[in-house]
Amino acid sequence: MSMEIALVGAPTDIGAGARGASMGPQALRVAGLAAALERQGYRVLDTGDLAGPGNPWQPPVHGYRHLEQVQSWNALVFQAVTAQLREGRLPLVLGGDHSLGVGSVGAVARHCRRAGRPLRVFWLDAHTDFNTAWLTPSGNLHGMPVACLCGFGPAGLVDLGGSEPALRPEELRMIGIRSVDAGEREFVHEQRLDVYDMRTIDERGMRAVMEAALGGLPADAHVHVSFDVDFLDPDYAPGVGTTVRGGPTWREAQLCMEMLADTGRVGSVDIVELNPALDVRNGTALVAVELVESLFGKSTLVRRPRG
Ligand code: B3U
Ligand code: MN
Ligand code: MN
Repeated sequence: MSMEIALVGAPTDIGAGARGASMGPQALRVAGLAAALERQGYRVLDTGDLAGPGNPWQPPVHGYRHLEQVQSWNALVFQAVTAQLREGRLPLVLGGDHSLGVGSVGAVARHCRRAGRPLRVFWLDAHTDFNTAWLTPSGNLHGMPVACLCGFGPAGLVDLGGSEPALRPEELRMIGIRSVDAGEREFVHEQRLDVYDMRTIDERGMRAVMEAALGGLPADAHVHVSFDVDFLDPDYAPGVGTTVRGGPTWREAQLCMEMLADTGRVGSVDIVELNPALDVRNGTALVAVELVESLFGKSTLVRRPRG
């Protein structure tokens, strides 16, 4: 794990159905994200905020809302994440809505391919984000990044950084899922996504689920964690645009993060969909910071070698 973390702010709600995720990066900073990571011995470089287009708040066109602006933001995120990976830093993207996952995971995937490194992406989310223009009930692109990464979506997103799809379904693990649209569900099965939904977590427990999701992780793998804050139960994290009840508790989410940290292979992270306009006293941002501390190895008793 790199000892130097680069914060990349992407203040936009361009792919979301509610305004406010554009304030996510600042709320995470105010919640003390950088200081928390520094306390754990990391060097933290805050690269500031990317400057993409504003939100024109228009209805969908041909199944996509704000496609052009989503493309612009993702091109910026793709460049910024690629630049940090090349510098040997661990990119931590502060969203912003989850449409930014196309640029972030896309950059990581292309970087791993070039280096010949296996990749595993953990998509922590209430939603599978596997819609297409034909399947989407909303046109909101934050419901489509996984489909785009797997090659199903519009030009300018699916071909960001290369003509081959950025991701193969077998490189993905989805945890915490509890809201999938009807057409999207068929497509999830058709593409054989590895989904650990809330029923599975309830029946087997977070520990067994994470053991299964981490099974067969190659020794030299790069682990990317795309953390949609709506993964969490809204009792703990009300500050998101699309709350879905029945999510992981604070403790289940902590265990999930700790088990990811134990791999020692986390190489890039997104924190997305935090919406301070819907939050209470920045509490959701504070919970997100506590979880990121665990993701980066904070532990009550375990001593972890770093570097
Ligand atoms: N599946 C719905 C809702 C949704 C997906 N991701 C989020 N919301 N955050 C849609 O609009 O695609
Ligand atoms: Mn999402
Ligand atoms: Mn979600």
